Amino acid sequence: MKALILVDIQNDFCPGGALAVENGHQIIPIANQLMEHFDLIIATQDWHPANHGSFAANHPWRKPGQIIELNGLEQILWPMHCIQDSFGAELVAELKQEKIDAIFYKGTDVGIDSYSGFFDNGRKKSTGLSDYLKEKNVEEVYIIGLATDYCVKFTALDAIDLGFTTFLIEDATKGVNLSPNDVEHSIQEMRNSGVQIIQSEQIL
Ligand code: VGL
Ligand code: ZN
Repeated sequence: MKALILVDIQNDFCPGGALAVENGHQIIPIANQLMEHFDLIIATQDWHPANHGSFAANHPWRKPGQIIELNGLEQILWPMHCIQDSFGAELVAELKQEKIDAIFYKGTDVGIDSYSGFFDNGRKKSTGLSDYLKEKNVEEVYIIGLATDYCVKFTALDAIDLGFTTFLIEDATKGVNLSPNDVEHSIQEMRNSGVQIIQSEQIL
């Protein structure tokens, strides 16, 4: 069984959103087409409480982009984004949401961030995604979404670690590029870890 995983295709990661990824919205028509080719479709949503420790606004004098230590882990500070039940946290309306079989939420604990759709950044808690995929006899996962250099990358690396044959559909992801070559480096890192990098036309 093959599953398509849509990582954080949420308003806040698209142009106009609180943590906008450049051209993030351009992946939506590709995502909609890809969904026609999979029997199992999963989405993740970044889903933070307003007092989340990854928000610069929750730390005196701190600004987005700065790095702090949060409960023993290095944490990049972000602008407030994907606040639970806000418009910014909603999946983008143009996404064919009726095709999604299950949604997994992450980043819900105040004291720890969660880039991967499988575990928090300290690997303390699972979101349930891995058990769900194993229950459905999924062996291959195809990952798309936002952002390539954060949540997409960490979801793909965990998928490999958990034993899934893992594909990144490169043209169906867009990244933050906090530093200029972050996206390129993240793709290299995924490839080196065994993620197969493909293009949507190989499926469509
Ligand atoms: C993400 C930064 C903070 C992502 C989420 O979805 O890539 N990036 N929270
Ligand atoms: Zn976040």
